[in-house]
Amino acid sequence: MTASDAASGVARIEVAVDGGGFEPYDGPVTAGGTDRHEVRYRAVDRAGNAEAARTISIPADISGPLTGNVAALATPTASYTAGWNSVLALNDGLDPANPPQAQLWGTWSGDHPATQWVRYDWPRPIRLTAAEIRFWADQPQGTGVGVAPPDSWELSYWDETAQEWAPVPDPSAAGTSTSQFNRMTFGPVTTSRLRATVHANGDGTQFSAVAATEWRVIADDPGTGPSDPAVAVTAEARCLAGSATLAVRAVNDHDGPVDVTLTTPYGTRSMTGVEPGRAAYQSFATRAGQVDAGAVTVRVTGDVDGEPTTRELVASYAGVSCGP
Ligand SMILES: [Ca+2]
Repeated sequence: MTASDAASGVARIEVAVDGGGFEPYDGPVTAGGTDRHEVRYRAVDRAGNAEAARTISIPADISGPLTGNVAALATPTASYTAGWNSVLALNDGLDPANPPQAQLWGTWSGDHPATQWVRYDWPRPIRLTAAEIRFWADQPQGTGVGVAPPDSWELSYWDETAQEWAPVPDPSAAGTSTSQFNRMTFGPVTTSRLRATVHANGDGTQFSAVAATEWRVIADDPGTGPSDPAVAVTAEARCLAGSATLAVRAVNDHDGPVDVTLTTPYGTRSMTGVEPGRAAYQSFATRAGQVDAGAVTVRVTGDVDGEPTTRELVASYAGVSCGP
């Protein structure tokens, strides 16, 4: 983790794991066991001001089925990121209309390369079917200065067998809009790495920089573990009267009753004896006006071939901002 501060400078970064006290951050944080963990982090400047803590959820086990946007489960990196921007903006789930520079990934610098790239790494290969990028610009195309909408972008995936990068198969055409997400579908690939190469726009002499507010990657993944007891999980952050809630639903697709535990950054709910075709549902109050992208874990137990069997599924959700 890194932080910057324009005034007095950053004194330190602090982290807190699973509700514990804040401690200085000086390297990788270890969280034991196989359960999911909540890690809060914040920067403190030399004047003693602490920023509002941000939370990242670490689903320790993502062996279950994954659907929807799985960007939040990835680690983002880039060919270059300006000091006032953040590569973490790519998958924080937030896509504000007028983002501050810290909520952008951007590449403005003294040199102006023709291409830049961003990359996601997941803890395991996931079956991916589409990606969406929303770009950002402060200059029009054709200027060769500032940050302009790029000419084009393309996707490569890490071929796990050949151990090399390869273009995604059958990519659809995709634009470079800064006012909406640009969606590119492709033939399904199961991979632990995806890379977007962005071709910068120029004036014939030099290239503008490129920037994006958010990069979503859509999965349709069956999971690596057993498929029973089958439960379909959805999670969605919503705004309710200016405050964010996180709605989680687990529909029992198994042939018998199941016990379900929904675990979120905003609380846990357990239900027993959920009948086939019925849903375990909970709307968790966040008591916040803004929620970063994250993931919920659903633990489900039911009889499979007469034996009690437990699975853990993960569903990601996009961030939401409920400001006035
Ligand atoms: Ca973002």
